[in-house]
Amino acid sequence: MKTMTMRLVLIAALAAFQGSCTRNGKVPTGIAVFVPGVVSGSPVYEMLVEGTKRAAASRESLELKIIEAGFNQAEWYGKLNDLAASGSFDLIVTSNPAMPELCAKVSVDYPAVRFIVADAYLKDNTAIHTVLYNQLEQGYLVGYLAGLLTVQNVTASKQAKRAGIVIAQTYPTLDRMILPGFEAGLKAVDPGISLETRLIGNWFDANRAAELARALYESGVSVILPIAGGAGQGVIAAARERGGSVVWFDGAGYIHGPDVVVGCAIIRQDMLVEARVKSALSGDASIYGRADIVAAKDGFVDFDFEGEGYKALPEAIRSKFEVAVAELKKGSPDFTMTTF
Ligand code: RBF
Repeated sequence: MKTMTMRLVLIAALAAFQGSCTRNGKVPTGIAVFVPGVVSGSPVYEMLVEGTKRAAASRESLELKIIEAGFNQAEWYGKLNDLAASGSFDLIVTSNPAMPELCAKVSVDYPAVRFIVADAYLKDNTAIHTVLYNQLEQGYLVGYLAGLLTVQNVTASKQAKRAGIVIAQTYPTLDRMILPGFEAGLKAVDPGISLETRLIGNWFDANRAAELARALYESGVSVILPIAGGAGQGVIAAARERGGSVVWFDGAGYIHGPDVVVGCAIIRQDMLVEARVKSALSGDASIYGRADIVAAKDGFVDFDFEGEGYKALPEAIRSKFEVAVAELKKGSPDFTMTTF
């Protein structure tokens, strides 16, 4: 009798737990991945597609479509709207800080569609779930390494201490997190290091990026961070020509060669997207309306120590850098964000 009661209590507890997980969310039957740009050459978008595919693979008879919306940002709203209007997709998964606003607009006319937007922040819209990476931390990681290398090279050449960043466009996440994080990293090494910022104007013009980077290397800058998607290839080409170094964002940079890419910060967008799409597929409606922020302490922002380019750096630089990474993971400096 006693075991019977315990069994019933267990069953009731399990049912309550499942109920609280699902919160009566509708299970999606069609998922569209809306890529605001082009997949190839942008690790954030490659991981967006990969993560969604992995989550979708766990379900049979689920329609999955990948749409590349291209680089003309003026066309994104129309293309997103068409996708919702098609009626084939009840979940749209996308990534970048400009997307929540467009999703919110589309949602007014198509209230049944749900959106998961990674690398973005929008709170309290019950159709939309966003997850923001703590980019102050990602910026700080590569900034610290760039700072160590800048100081080393300048000591050798007696030039002014300057590092470079070549950006595709300005946007709030860049201005309020990536740039300040990168600068904080540089200045944690040496407050005398200044930052040179150059603007390309789009996410695809590798030739323009190469021109800007070449001029920076020629002026004595030794390390550049590109925040430029596919256009970042131009910075790599310029570094190779001029014997400069590159630090990389969002992962997957070491493939460009140990002679140029010396350090690679990571966001685990594939894991994050897979987990959030799986939540949606389990019918968990509690994610919508929520704007999460993930950080180094959760493992979603990190550094890849395994690249050839990193391993080829002097031991003295690597050991100082690894202390700084360990400190950051312990919360020093403290870049905790609860809102954006
Ligand atoms: N990042 C890319 O890697 N490739 C892109 O094509 C790209 N396009 C973007 C377009 C807009 C309007 C915005 C706001 C950001 C874009 N990003 C792109 C940046 C991306 O969201 C992220 O901030 C950076 O990759 C740094 O993690």
